[in-house]
Amino acid sequence: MIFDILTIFPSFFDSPLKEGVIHKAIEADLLKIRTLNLRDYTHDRHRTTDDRPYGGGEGMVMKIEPLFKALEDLKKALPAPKVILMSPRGQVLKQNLVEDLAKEERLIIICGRYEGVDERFIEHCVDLELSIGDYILSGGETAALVVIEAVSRLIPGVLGCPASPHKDSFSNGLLEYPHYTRPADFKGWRVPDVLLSGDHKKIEKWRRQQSLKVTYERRPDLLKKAPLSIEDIKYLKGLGWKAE
Ligand code: 9D3
Repeated sequence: MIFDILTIFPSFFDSPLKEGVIHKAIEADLLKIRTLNLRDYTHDRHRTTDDRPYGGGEGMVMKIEPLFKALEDLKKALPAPKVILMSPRGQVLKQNLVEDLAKEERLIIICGRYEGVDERFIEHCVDLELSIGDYILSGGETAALVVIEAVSRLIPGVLGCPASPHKDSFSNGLLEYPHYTRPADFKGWRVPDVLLSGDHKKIEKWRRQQSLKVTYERRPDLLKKAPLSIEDIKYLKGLGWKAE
């Protein structure tokens, strides 16, 4: 899979892409990530990428010409890329969308800065506007890293063991049960007895119930979509859950 990142801060990506799973995937040629400096597609002396908004008002707007030139350049190579603009107005990224993006061969990710991007560029050149959530960042760079990390780990071979993405939280629609490791007693803070019992049936039931409980307490919205057994529903009703 190939990612091209268009940004006015290309060095922002240097260190994060040299660590962990992404670094290994790049080394193994499963992943290729290029960063392109938007300023390299300007032609004026000041390498201008922004300008004042028509109609007046606060802030600056990203100019269309450098963005368009950069895309024109990138689109000469095959396969045809999907063009993503990171933007607070975008569709909010969710795991099902991450799964769809992981099927693409090539993604171009454009990192917005300033107040926004000239709408004509979005209308004619962008396939997908993406937000990573309802909070305000200073630009699209950190958001682009989130997309790259989430998508990369779904590329076959990137995570050592192909079974592990599906054991993740969200694949069963619930939050995870709590985890513990040695020592069994730390300053009197004890690991739940059931986990030391060796009774695997009992442990499995306890973990399922812990998952249901933490999901009910923190993300009751997830329970509407999660596949639940009759036993799960009985347990949740005991906690006070009311389905619809
Ligand atoms: C006052 C209006 N603001 C919109 C909510 C302006 C504005 C805020 C932040 C314009 C650009 C930005 C920069 N943010 C991003 O480029 C961005 C972003 C974000 O702020 N939150 C979540 N996801 C994303 S993806 C790109």
